[in-house]
Amino acid sequence: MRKIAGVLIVLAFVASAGFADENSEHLDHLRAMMHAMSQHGAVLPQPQAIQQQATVAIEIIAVSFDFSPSSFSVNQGDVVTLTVSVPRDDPSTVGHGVLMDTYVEDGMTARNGQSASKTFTATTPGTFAFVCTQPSCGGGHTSMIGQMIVRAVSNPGPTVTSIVPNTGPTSGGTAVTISGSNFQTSGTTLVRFDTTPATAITVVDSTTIRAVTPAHNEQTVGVRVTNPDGQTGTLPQAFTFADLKITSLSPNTGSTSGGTNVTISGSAFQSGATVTFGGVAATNVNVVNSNTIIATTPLGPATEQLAVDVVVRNPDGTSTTLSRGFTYSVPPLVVTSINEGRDPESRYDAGDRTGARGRNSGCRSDCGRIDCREIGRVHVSDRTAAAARGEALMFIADCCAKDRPTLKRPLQGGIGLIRSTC
Ligand SMILES: [Cu+2]
Repeated sequence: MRKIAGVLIVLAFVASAGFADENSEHLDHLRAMMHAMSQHGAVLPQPQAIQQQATVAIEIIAVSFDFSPSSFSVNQGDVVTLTVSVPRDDPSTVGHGVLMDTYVEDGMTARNGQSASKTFTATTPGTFAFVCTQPSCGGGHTSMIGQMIVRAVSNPGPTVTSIVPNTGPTSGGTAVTISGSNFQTSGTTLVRFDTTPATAITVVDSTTIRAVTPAHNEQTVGVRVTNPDGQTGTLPQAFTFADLKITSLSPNTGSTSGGTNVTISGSAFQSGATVTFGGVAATNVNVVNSNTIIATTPLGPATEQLAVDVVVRNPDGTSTTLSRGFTYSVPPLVVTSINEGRDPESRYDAGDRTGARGRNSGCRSDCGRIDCREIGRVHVSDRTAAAARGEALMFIADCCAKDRPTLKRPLQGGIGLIRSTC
């Protein structure tokens, strides 16, 4: 009140300076006076998209020579509709009005029996003086002043709780969703990875921000959100810049019949990644983390000792290949039957039970060179079918009737490796 009383003197001085009517020069003086009477920090611009905290309607009755109320309070962020009304029977012949520092700088005037209003958002906290716009409203005009108090609302700062995905290439360009709290939807929000600004920042709501990662060298960095009011929230070690690659497989060899559980080590693996061995999808793919995938090899090609490319493909479409990263080994051989009949047709059959139809017309002449590998090559289709059953077929070349095939390893449960020694 001391302040208002002090300014009353100034107002009386200005009024006595001889302003006869409302004009722009007069309004300039009123603005300067009201500014001098007000107390607030830097003026925050009216938000383009108003984040409405509350809607407040304030009606001021202006009579000769008083405002009622002459002082009122709103909260920062309130959307205020300020109305000034002049009773029909008021003695003023020019009505009254309100010019308020910062919020109603152009003033608004109501004639008798009328009202005028303006809506604004109470963005800037502080005390804002207002005055009647009509110095010719009468001899008591100088007492027509008041104040609006905008109570500062302390906005809680933002917090960042998660980012999905949490890894991306060093070239940037990864679209991420940042979750947290107290994100502000109006104004300019900044997102930084380490110290590098993200792009395409969209504050979806107070808990969700979408952004695109910048380029950054290989490193795990914090993600920082800066609200328009300058408050920040950081999730340390939140995002890993790493380029997708496979460094090793363990084991890196396994049965052609598939079913080998392989641990794939590397970087930038994303949840939902897929894995192929030689172009065939692995099964039981489990992305343990961005550096580890566990997967089960699929059925391999019939060709023995074949190294195949291993490919990891992330959901974002990026992929990496470890060339010849896995070698399908000779599967354990299953001897399903040995037919030593005299009939040449049946003599060369093996694995009847699994449908093998092995033939080796060149056996007799080539028997000295026949070994498992060659036999395996002869039986590509049958071996593939058998491998699907977890078996392998052996074509026994007993071309030298006197020299029976020799078991190089003892048969154990029917499994063994047979080589013709003829
Ligand atoms: Cu007045």
